[in-house]
Amino acid sequence: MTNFLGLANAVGGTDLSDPHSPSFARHLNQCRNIQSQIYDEIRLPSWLEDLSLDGNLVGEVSALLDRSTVLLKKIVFRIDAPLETSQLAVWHQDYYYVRGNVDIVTAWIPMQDTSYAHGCLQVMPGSHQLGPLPHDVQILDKRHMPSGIFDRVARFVEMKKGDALLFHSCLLHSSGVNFSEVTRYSVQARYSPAGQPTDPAMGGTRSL
Ligand SMILES: O=C(O)CCC(=O)C(=O)O
Repeated sequence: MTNFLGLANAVGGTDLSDPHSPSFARHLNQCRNIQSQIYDEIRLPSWLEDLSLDGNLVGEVSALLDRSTVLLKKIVFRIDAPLETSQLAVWHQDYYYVRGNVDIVTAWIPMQDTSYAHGCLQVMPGSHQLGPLPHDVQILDKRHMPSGIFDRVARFVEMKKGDALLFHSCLLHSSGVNFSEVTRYSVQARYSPAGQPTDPAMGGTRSL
């Protein structure tokens, strides 16, 4: 978060000190152009890769996949300001966007405690067993989701800073709206069994 704060202050010409404060969230909401500039630049330093290569995390992912594993180089850092819905990820399977192979695992990593009020992730347990689904409904302009999924049980996954949620590329999940006064920051790192196809849009792979 130190990297992020430095970048936000440099881009916005501010001297703010706490990226988790309501005043910082209001600043981000008022200056949307700062968010888009940060999105581009935050990917450049290696901290996202360093975080994704954390020994405990890699150990858990490798145990889950139970074979040699690689990291997809495109690692996403999300900035979800209070009540902002422009980047809301409606119910989807990552496979629809990430492609490559279905065994890819996503690690969803919050940068702060993330409760229902902060818009914690929602999941439909067991839905990965459905395999890839057509995302045949278009809502919120350009977002896609599968039809016929809403008779399933959905769970809200409240998390603590330091947790990571690992899930299969076919697990149905959704963003929650951030109803709190502070920004919700999160990282999404993705891992694939080595030797399996991955989509070039995910930036290639690196070994663990
Ligand atoms: O962080 C979020 O709100 C949703 C992220 C997500 O669904 C994803 O990365 O696939």
